[in-house]
Amino acid sequence: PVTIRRGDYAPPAYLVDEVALEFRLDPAATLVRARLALRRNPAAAPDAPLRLDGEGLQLVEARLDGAVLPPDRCRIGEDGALTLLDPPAAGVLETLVRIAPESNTALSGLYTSGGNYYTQCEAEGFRRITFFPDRPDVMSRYEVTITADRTLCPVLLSNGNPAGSGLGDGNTHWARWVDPHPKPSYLFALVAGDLVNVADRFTTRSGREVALNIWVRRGDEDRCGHAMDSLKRSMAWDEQVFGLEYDLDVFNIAAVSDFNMGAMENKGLNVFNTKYVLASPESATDGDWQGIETVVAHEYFHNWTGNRVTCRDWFQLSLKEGLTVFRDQEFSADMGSRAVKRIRDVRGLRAAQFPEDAGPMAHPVRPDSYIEIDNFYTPTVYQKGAEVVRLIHTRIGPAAFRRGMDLYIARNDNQAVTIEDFVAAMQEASGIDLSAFMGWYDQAGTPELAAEDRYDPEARRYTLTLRQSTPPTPGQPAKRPLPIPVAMGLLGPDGAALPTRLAGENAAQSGTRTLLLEAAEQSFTFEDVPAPPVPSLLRSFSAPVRLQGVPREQLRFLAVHDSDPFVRWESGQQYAASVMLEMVAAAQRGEAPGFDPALAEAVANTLAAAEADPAFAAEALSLPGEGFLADQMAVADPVAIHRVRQGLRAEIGRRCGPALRAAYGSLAETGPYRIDGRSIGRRALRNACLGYLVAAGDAALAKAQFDAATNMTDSLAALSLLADAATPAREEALAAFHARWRGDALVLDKWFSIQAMADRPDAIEAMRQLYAHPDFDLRNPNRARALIGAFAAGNPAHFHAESGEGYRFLADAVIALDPINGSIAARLIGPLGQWRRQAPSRGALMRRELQRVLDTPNLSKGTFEKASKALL
Ligand code: HT7
Ligand code: ZN
Repeated sequence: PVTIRRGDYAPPAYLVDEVALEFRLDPAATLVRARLALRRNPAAAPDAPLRLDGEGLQLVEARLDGAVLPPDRCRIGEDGALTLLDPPAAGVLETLVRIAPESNTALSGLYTSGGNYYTQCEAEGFRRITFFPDRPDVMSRYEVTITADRTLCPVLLSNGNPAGSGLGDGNTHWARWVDPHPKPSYLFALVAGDLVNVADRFTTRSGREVALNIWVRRGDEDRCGHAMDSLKRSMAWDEQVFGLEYDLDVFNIAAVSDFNMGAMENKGLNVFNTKYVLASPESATDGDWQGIETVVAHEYFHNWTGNRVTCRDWFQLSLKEGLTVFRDQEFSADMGSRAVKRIRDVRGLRAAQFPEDAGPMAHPVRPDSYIEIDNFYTPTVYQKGAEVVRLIHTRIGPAAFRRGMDLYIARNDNQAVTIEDFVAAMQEASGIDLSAFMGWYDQAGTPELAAEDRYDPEARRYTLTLRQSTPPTPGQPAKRPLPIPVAMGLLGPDGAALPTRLAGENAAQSGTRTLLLEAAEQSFTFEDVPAPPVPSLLRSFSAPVRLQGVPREQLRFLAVHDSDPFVRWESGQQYAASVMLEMVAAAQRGEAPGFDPALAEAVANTLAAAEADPAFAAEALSLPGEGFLADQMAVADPVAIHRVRQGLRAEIGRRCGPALRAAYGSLAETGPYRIDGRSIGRRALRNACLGYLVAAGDAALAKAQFDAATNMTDSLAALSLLADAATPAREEALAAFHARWRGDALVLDKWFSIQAMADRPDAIEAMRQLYAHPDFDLRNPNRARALIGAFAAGNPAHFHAESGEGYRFLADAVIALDPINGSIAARLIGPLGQWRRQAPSRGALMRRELQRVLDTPNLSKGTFEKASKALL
């Protein structure tokens, strides 16, 4: 496989101004006629060849300016690309190709799902539809005509605005779509089939009437309300916050149950995984509800950050993804509780991105090279990318950031640009030198931050010294210091906030202030400090770093007193983590882990204050996750961590039983199901209480909740606790759930996931049985993720079973899946790459399975890249 390098970028040899596509849809033999108005790119070398990407296309004919091209003028290479020999400076190239969407199990290009047609072109799927310079810096205007059977495909959709329809030969009909905005090929979309729509309207602030449609399979119409509502709120928010208005007459969303990712932002025709569209109280959890809001917003926001202004090449992916994640995070924060949103986002970053940054696939937010670009749709590009945008936002402030966005869009509209263009706009709008921030884009690894302080009572002076360092990552052995904004405050001995005045400042400031750490080590001197203060650092998690070494006593103090809710939550988590890691060490020595009564005290205090903000209380009540704990150990011990965490939950459940039971009772829902923030928070808190009570032995409470539940959140919370319990209630509940939901694919995914994550002695055997279950389908990415992904990432104690059977199960599944869908196989193999974090005995077993995958003939290049880099 070929490695693509960022430094090798060269402009495209030819540009395509206009594209006319004609589809004649057939599951086994779809015909695609493409007419491309090509011209030599003045910015490219004058003798650069005319090469059009293609993959698996059967060429029927090719014409140049109307004349058939003889075989000696065009050649299809081994990689499937079409090269035109002796190309003209400009001309119209027409190709006719045949493809078989029903055989497309990779779900990239044009494929069928449930008899309907869908496309997925990002990153390089358009070349599986027609010959084209399939790279984001070739932007064209598209006219698309679709012809298909009227009965089988009454609905024919593409990008842009509708531009005519009519009857064709036989039982066919056709529809034409014109997209007035130039776009790269990865944003092309076609959807056709027997679909129904939920319709609504939105009037933009300048008065454009936009028709909104969500297209789903018959029977799913009544589960689209939340997605539609989220869309309208996103459209209004982007106008209010960024002044960005929608720019077409229609906005279509089509939902499909076979989809490789969450959703896709194709211009005017978003394609969504059904998981992020369909929701009813009975079938979707609160988490699903929030996921829909986030993903709908994210895809909508891409209309400006990604579509109108796109990426020059795939190394710039975070230009659109990091920025758009930042925008969707801000949207959700504005819709609900900003503090709880930030806590959840940081939890997500630590669970997925921190380990990636410390593992074999560690890469900068802007990678230097790749073999398969699909492997780089990562937490680093998305979540860390969003954190880097947030760093810039923090550094220059919201007003300058908004001016920077205006400048970025105005200057780069309808162009394919780079991360430098984004940073330059922010720099110009703010007047602040941001050049050092480029380091965040180009240096991999999570910086470690440590603080040391000194108080001089005579001078009433407090000195805070901050130090940073970043561990080496593959290909980047030496790291340089990065600019780290540290939002902070000082607390007096009574917990009250102290005003802060840095040496050289005239007046003290109250509230949070931001220090900028630019060097490896820097000291900040505060004057007029009346008593030794407690520093509160990294408020709102102002930088994606690991803050280390905060003394336990300070953590306890901050967890109670700090004004910043993130630091309060974080200090509680770090305190619990440090206690739990000690317990793990004791367990490893064969000693009974002791119990720190402060943990039970914290639970009692949280419950006592929970009424004010139940969602925050639920976050505060959750113990640090197993992955978070493993990430802090030099050598992870997933089995010991799991046992300690479960034991601690049981002990807290016993010690705090009465308070937990009282809270559980008082939080019971009385009225109808509601999805406002407070109701979601109350359910989360009640289910957190249930978790402790069941851990302490009250499985009957979970069964009672399961039997009585009228919404999926409560039903699933109870079922996931029962799935760990060796009681007949477990089988009864699982069977009842399956019987009730067997016809609903999204809920059945949950049934698989819950069992995949269950802690039971026969976990591997249970996995093998589920894999062989008639409802399991390896071809469906949601189902494959629900079982295989949930096990490998969500059941560390059994995935890392000492027998190595968990690893073998994963490798077997990856080997079976790779020829069907290499992109999903490559994603699923990830957890095996973390072998360096495990003890040598486990590491050897993991490596053996990676090698077995690597030895498989005809491996996809994505799986090859992941397995081979993991073994380096
Ligand atoms: N931009 C979209 C990425 C995406 C994708 C990438 C590779 C293979 C399949 C895919 N489906 C969607 C989604 C987003 O970030 O908005
Ligand atoms: Zn995106």
